Parts: sequence; structure tokens; C-alpha cells
Amino acid sequence: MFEKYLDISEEVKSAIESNRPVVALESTIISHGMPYPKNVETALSVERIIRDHGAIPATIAILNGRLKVGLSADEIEMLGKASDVVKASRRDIPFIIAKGLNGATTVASTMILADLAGIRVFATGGIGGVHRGAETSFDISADLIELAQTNVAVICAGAKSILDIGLTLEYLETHGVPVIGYQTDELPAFYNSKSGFHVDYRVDHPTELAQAIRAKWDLNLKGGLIVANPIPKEYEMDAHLIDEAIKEAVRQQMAAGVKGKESTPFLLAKVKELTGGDSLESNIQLVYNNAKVGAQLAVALSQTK
Ligand code: PSU
Ligand code: MN
Repeated sequence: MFEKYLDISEEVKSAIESNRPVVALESTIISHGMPYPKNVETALSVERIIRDHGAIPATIAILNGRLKVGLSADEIEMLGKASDVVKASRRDIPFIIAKGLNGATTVASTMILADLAGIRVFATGGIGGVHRGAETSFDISADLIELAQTNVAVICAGAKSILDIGLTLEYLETHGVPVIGYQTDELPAFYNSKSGFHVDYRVDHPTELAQAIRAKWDLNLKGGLIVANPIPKEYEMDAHLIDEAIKEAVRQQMAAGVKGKESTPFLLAKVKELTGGDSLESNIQLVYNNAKVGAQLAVALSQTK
């Protein structure tokens, strides 16, 4: 049934059919996460890194109401330039289809489309989570609910501290979502390799990771996993600087009364503004690092039976 809404590129389709490694990539990071032309350059470099590590990239978005798995370079360029792209999470998908719009997929909706296509590994920068002050605002990202139910492993650089990281971990624990430290005992905090919070399990090799993921899904333990991969040391940012920027961004969000789907883009843009170009370069480098580990995991999964 869903096939009538879905366009999978020839290359990605043939890779999936022959059990070759594929890594899904989101598009909110292109449309709403970075300025043009850095967004397009980064998206294309991420694809190259995945190929260099033996997997096929599948960038995901909604174009003119069609669910697209495996964008062409031209489509990525178009998405990176366009200003009318809707941030598309789970609840937006049907309406973007019906209205024939362009949608940039979040972690949640990228997981949904990857799952429909049969892709099990997805690399990104940061995930959404439980926001600071969620006990009154109820602001909890749909990414977490998706992780609880959709069988896709998400490689990220941990959670950005625009979120309440402690509450995010509690939510994930309640919903049975494993949080794995890739070569680390501590959950990374996006711009920094350390957050002060421990992970459930540390895994040092893609093969071990692949075995755990296989076992989870073989046992029908539904849902995704978070593979938290720390930003490389040389690109880490000053923790105090980031902390101050985030506090100020949250203050401005409260003052402006920004809510709902606008809250995360607002906070991300403010943090970027307050930290200047440094945070953009760190952001790009951590995504590259996640693309590499994503490809290694996809390769290991395709070799695990
Ligand atoms: N966090 C980041 N960078 C991002 C996002 C979150 O550090 O680009 C994006 C992702 O696409 C994520 C989405 O899925 O924001 C979450 O939005 P919300 O909190 O509205 O669910
Ligand atoms: Mn939210």
C-alpha cells in the first residue's frame, strides 16, 4: 500500500534488495540546520564519506508530495536553496503528501521512511528530546516516541543541551530504547564529548554493535537504538561558552513565547548566532564522524546473520 507514495532511487533499491549496506540521512539538517551553500556541501560530503566506507547513502526528504529515499545531487541542491520547505515530523507527512509540498524530514520522519524502504541504519547530528522546562511546557520531541517503536539504529553525537539530557535519558529508559556509547562510557553532548551522564552500554566495535542490534530485532524487541558517537577531540567546543549560549537561547525562547515545532529550530538558530561560525564547523565535523560510523555499522549488519 505504502509503495504508491514512495520513490526509492535505483541505486538504493538495488542495494537494499541485495542486502548491501545502506545508510539513511535526514534533510532537516539541510533545510533548517545549516546555511546555504554549507548545507549542500556538507550533505554531499557526508554521502561521499559513506561511500568511502563501503556503504550507499540514502538522503531522505519529501519532494512535491512524494516520499523520496535516495536524493540526487540536484535534488539536494534544490532542497538546500529552497525557502518553502516544511519541517516534517510524523504528524506532517500525510498533509505534505496531500498538498504536494516539499518537506524536510526530522529524525522521526526519516526513521519512518527508512523503515518503509527497509533501511536499518541512519546517521545524523543530534536528536530531539525532552526540553528544559518540559514539566510545564510538555515539549518532548516526537523523535523519542519514534525511537520507541521504529526499528532503525540512529547514530548521533548525543543530545544537545538545549534539552534536559537527564529527562531525555529517563524517557528513553522507560520506553526501552538502548543508549549505546560508541567507544565511550559517557553520553556525548553534541559539541562536547562529555555530558556528565553515563550510557547503558559501551560498545567499541561495529561487529559487536551489529550483533546486539540483530538480537534485539530477532527477538521482536521493537524500536530503535541510539548510538552515541562523540565529536572528535580536535573539534570540541568550550563547554562553558556553549552552556552560556544555550542558557541565553532558552531565556530568549521563553521571552518570545516560542512553542511547538518552532522551539527546536529557534533554539538551534539562537545558539548558532551566539557562538558564531565555530559551532557550525564543529557541527559539520561531528556529522562526518557519524557518517563514518554509520557506514561501518551498516557494513557490519549486512555481514551479520
Ligand atoms: N537537534 C540538533 N540538530 C537538529 C535537530 C535537532 O542538534 O538539526 C533537528 C532534527 O531534525 C530533529 C529535530 O529530528 O530537529 C527535532 O525537532 P523537534 O524537537 O521539534 O522534534
Ligand atoms: Mn518540540
